[in-house]
Amino acid sequence: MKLLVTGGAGFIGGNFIHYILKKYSDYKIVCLDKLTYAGNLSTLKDAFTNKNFKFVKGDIADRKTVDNLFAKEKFDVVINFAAESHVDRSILNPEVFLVTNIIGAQVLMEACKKFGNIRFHQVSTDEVYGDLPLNRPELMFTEDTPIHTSSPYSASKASADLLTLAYFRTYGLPVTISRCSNNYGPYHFPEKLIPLMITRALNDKTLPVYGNGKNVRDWLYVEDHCKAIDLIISKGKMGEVYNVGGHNEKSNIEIVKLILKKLNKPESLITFVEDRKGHDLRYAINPEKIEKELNWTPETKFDKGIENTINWYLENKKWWEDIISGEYEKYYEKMYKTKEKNL
Ligand code: NAD
Ligand code: TDX
Repeated sequence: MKLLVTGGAGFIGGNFIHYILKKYSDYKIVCLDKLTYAGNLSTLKDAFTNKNFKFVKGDIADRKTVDNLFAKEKFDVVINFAAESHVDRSILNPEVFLVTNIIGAQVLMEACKKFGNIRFHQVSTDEVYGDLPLNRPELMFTEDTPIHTSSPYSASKASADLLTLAYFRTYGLPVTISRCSNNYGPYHFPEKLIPLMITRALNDKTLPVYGNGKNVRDWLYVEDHCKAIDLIISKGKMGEVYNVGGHNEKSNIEIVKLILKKLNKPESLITFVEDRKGHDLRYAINPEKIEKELNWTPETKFDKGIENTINWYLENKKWWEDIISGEYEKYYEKMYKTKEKNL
């Protein structure tokens, strides 16, 4: 089995590569990644020592690069993790989200079609369903919930999902889609809530919480997401969408306070800042379909998962300290100074 994993130098793609290389000694993986600000070769350090792994630097939206790669390697399955993935950045600069997340997915599917009707899996997100109210806990997203996006990021991911289903219906391309809730775990880029708060707390810096901190996310340990994708690739039904979620809803302020408690840091580090524009209130995934049809279940309980994650950041300081210097500092200044000023 030969897999093309795009975006494998990022958070979830990197975890997926480690998971697959460990589980299947006979799988070969080629990782195609543009190495944007979010891509880190150090995330793949262990994979580079495995003879079944190969890395190619390149852009999924560049047809020539993609076609050359498909002509050279005979892929059995393509899993598309590559994306611009941060909602706040999409609010500042939407264009690159359209190029990578929409055109990139289409270029990959076109290559799948051209080089032998190759199996394609699109890694999508619960954000395509929009948000749920905070006062209706019984409501959850199912695969039939209408697409209703809020940010340029989620609109671009929804567009890719629609294109993926169009390639199935129109060309018969064998496709599947997974829509997962918020992931957390090792190698998570420290612009996202959990790793941002852990790394800033460790450096005794202020923790910027948007709005009143009551927005809710459904958190899933990244390895459980990797397991779900592995199952969908081997047993999923073509043309189908699978929701993946952790049955683990938490408000942002709960998460931030828990991190401070675990690190033995004071709550006075919390700073409430201006809210995110168009901020989704609540995400909640109903994962019944994948649980029933593919026998998937979220295995890592949140208490254990957050403990593992915090320990990983404590033990892998070099990984994140390298990231939070230079360009990242400029990003942080730009993103958060105006939020603090506009209060
Ligand atoms: P990430 O930002 O950590 O990593 C993205 C990777 O894609 C990086 O390595 C980057 O270099 C690469 N990339 C970006 N543009 C590229 C391009 N044009 N060509 C090739 N490579 C490119 O993202 P992540 O959090 O690992 O998310 C992976 C996927 O999972 C994304 O599609 C995202 O939408 C989806 N998702 C993420 C979450 C989450 O909680 N992080 C939840 C649900 C779904
Ligand atoms: O500094 C912050 N302060 C804050 O209060 C940041 C970065 C976030 N937040 C809030 C906003 C959200 O309510 O925390 C929550 C989580 O924010 P993010 O980590 O940016 O994630 P989210 O916007 O929920 O999107 C994530 O989950 C779905 C991923 O980044 C997406 O790629 C995925 O599709």
